[in-house]
Amino acid sequence: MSSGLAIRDTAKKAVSLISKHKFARIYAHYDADGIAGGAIVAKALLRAGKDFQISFLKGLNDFEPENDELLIFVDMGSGYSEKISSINSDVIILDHHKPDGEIKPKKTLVHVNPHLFGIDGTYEISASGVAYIFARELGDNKDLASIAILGAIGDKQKLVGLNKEILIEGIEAKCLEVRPGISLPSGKLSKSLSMSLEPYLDFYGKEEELKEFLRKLGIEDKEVDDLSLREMQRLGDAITLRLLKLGAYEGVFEQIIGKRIVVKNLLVKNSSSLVDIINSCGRIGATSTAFSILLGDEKALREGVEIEEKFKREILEELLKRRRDVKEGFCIRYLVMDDAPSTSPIATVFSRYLMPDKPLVVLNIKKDGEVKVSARTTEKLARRLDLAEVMRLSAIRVKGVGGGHRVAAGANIKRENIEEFLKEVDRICCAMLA
Ligand SMILES: [Mn+2]
Repeated sequence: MSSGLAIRDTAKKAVSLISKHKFARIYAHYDADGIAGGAIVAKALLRAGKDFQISFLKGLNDFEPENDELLIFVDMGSGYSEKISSINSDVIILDHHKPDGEIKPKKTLVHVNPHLFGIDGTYEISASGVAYIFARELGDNKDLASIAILGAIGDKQKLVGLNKEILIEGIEAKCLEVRPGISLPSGKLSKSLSMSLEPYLDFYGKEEELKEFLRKLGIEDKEVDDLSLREMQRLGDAITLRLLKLGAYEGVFEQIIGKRIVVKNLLVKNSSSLVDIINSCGRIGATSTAFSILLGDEKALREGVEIEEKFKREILEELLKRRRDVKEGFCIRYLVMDDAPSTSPIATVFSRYLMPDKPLVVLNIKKDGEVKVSARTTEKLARRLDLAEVMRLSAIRVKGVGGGHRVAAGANIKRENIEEFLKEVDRICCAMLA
């Protein structure tokens, strides 16, 4: 790798800290990036002859650390400086979330995060990419590049900067391939188009519209992965038109149209499908299924495919139902839901495909009165606005916690504070966008 020397040096320090331990406890975030990063660290440790235990967490708010061991945090940790400072063990953080303050470690800390080295952690490297950089320093692990790229796709990143370097290493190691085409999940064309969340094409529940689309397209309803290059091009043009009509954010086009990424050494070769499966498993709490799939477990894959189908249907139903519940603030839109299956995919689809002109804040009131907040915006708006800061500051105001990335952030607050929280979010967004 040519760039990112400083981050690689820090990864080397993480490797020398590992050498002092026989066992590590890994805590990884429960989304595709976190699970991919966790799988990379686990595989690299296995190959290095280290024992480990891995758990997947939604965050560190209720985290009670175990002492006297080595703890490795993946896709988490940077935004919890106080929590990490309270840990009485050696700690490695492999993360790309914005650091929320200085960590004052009790023992040895190695903090590997692109933000600390002036590298863009929102688009140019994800936690699984950071985990990959660490794994490369630990041993001959170039074949894990495909898993690293899955995490980047899961976090809607771009394949530029360090991501691009990882992609190239993966191509050289023959575990990755970039083919011309469109990034769509596997399956019959009609099903793929109506079930896809990335891109979201708004065909779900609209059979007639979909039929008409396919008729005009003049391509028979065959497997997406078997389409010829010419068919892919025609489909690409039609999808572009469809997205323009929906009012989708222009940044999605370059991510969807033109290429598809094949992860050659994993159980599912279509990267778009595999990311969906991993994400769906993570969201419903089947994290060990997702993890096992990345480790090559066929039985886990069969479970994962079923989970994905069910989860996506739920989300697609929610998207249809909730569209009219989205409310207008001054500078934001918001949606309050009661115990919905998941907020983040809903927030992502609305903010990227259906209403990209304002930041969107989705609140999900859990049965215990806790509210999980997901805020999303486009890269274009994020040039002027930092949702990680918006969430952090607004949450503090109501004694909650918040943080994340410029384009995708979250918070946890209490039900009784929703109104005050939203007011604060709207106020700060207006101030940043002014
Ligand atoms: Mn991530």
